[in-house]
Amino acid sequence: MNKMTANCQRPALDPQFVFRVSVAALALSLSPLCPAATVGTDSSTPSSNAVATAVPATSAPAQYSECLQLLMGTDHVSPAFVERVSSMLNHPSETSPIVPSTAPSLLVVSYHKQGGEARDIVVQAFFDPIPGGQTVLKEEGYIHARLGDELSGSADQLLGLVFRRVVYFGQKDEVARQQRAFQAVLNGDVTLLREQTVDPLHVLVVMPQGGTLLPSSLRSRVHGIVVDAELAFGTWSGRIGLVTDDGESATQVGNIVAAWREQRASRLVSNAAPILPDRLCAEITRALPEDGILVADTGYSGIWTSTLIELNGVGQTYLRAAGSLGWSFPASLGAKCAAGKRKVICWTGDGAIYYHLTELETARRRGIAVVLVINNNSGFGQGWPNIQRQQGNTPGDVRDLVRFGPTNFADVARVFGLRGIRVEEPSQIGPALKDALASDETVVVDVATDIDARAPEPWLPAAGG
Ligand SMILES: Cc1ncc(C[n+]2csc(CCOP(=O)(O)OP(=O)(O)O)c2C)c(N)n1
Ligand SMILES: [Mg+2]
Repeated sequence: MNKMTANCQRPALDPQFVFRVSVAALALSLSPLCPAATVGTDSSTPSSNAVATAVPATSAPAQYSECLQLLMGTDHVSPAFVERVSSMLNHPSETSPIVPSTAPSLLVVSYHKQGGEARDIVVQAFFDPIPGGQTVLKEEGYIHARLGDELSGSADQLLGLVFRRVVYFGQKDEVARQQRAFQAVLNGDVTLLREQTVDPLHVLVVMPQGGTLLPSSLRSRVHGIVVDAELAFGTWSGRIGLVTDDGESATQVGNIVAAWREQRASRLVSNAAPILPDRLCAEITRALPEDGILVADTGYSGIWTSTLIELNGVGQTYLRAAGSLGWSFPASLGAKCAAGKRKVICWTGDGAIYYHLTELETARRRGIAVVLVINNNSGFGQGWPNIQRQQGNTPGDVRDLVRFGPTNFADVARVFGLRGIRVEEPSQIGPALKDALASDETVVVDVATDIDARAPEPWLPAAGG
C-alpha cells in the first residue's frame, strides 16, 4: 500500500470493466484505534511490484472477487499468495456454516511467517451487516451518546459484523485454534490470544464496502478499507489503507486528512504559557525513543496522546487506559517491569494522578524508572466546559466542583525521594524530557498547562459532506 495508485482489473466476471483502485492516506497508523501502533510492517511474501496489474487466474467463487482484488492491490502481497487464498475459498472448514452466495463484507486472512513463506493460512469471511436494522449498541446507551449518531452507527455496523457467523477456510487445527482464541476474547480473556501470538500473527483485512463505516465526508470518496497488521503477543501494529475509485478521490481523501493535521499544526509549535497540551504532545513525539513505551490515562489524556503524539519508531508501543481514571501510572510501572531496558513515558492528568500518587513510593523503593509526565491543568479539563454550562445560574462557584490545586508535583516527587522537574515554559519541555529519560529512576515532569485547551473532537464531516 505504499503507492498512491494501484491499478487492478476485475476478474473474468466482467472483463470489460477496468477497475481502478487508488489507495490514499497510506501512512495512517492504527494508533487511534488500537492499543499499540507501529508504522511500516514487513510482510510475508514480498512482491517485487506494489502495483498489481492482473488478477490471478482464480478458481474462487465469484462472491470473493472484490476481496481478492483488494488483497491483490495490497503492498507486499504477491500474486502467489493471493492464488493460495483464492484456492482455499473453495473449501470451507468443517465447522463453518453453509457459505452464503452473497459477497462477504469483510475478509480476514491471517498467517504466520517462516523463512519468508506464509504458513498456517486461515481465511475468515464475514457476511452481511446487521439484518433488519438490529443494533448492537443501545440507542439510549452511554456509547451511543458519547459517539453521536454518525459514529455510533459506524461502530454498530462493525460490531454487528464481528458478532455474525463467520465462515472459516483453512487447515482444521489452525481454524480450531483461532476459533478458540476468538471465543476466549469475546469472553474477555486474552491469555490464549497472547500465547498464540508469541510467534507474530500477520493479518490482512479487506472490506470492499468498508467506506460506509467512515464519516460521510470520506464515505462518498472511499469505498474500500484495507488493513495490513501484525499481532505480536497481543499487541497490534500495522497500517490502514483507504481505497478509492480513482486517483482524484485518493487526492481528496489525502487532503481531508492533511487539512485535519494542518488545523492543529500551529498549536503543536505554540509558545503559549500556560502550555498547550498540543505542544506537550509534539515534544513527546520527538522524545519517545524508537522502542519507547507510551502509557496514557483515560479521558482527555487518551485523546491528546492518541491523536497528537505520532508513533514514529518501529518498536514503539502505546498502552491506553480503558476508562479507569488513574490507571496509567501504576500501569506504566508494570510496563517498565515487563519491558526491561525500554524507556517508558506515562501521560497522566493531574486529576488522574491523585488516584495512585502513592505509587511514587513503590517506584522509588523498587527502583522502577519511568518518566511521569503530568499534564497539570489544575482540574478536570475534559468536563470543564460542560460543567460550566450546566451550572447555569445555580448558586455557588463552578470551580469548586472540578478545579483543584495548584499543586507542584515536582515538589511532591521530592518528598517521595524522587526527582521532579517543574515546567512552565514550552521551551523547557524538551530538555526536561531528555533529562528524565536519561535517569535510571522515576522522574516526575510536571507541566503547567492550560485547562481551556480542548482536545480534538471526534471528527464529524462538514455540512454537505
Ligand atoms: C475512576 C474514574 N473516575 C472518574 C472518571 C471520569 N473522568 C474521566 S476523565 C476525567 C477528568 C480527568 O482529569 P485529569 O486527569 O486532570 O485530565 P484532564 O481532563 O484535565 O486532561 C474524569 C473525572 C473515570 N473515567 N474513572
Ligand atoms: Mg487535569
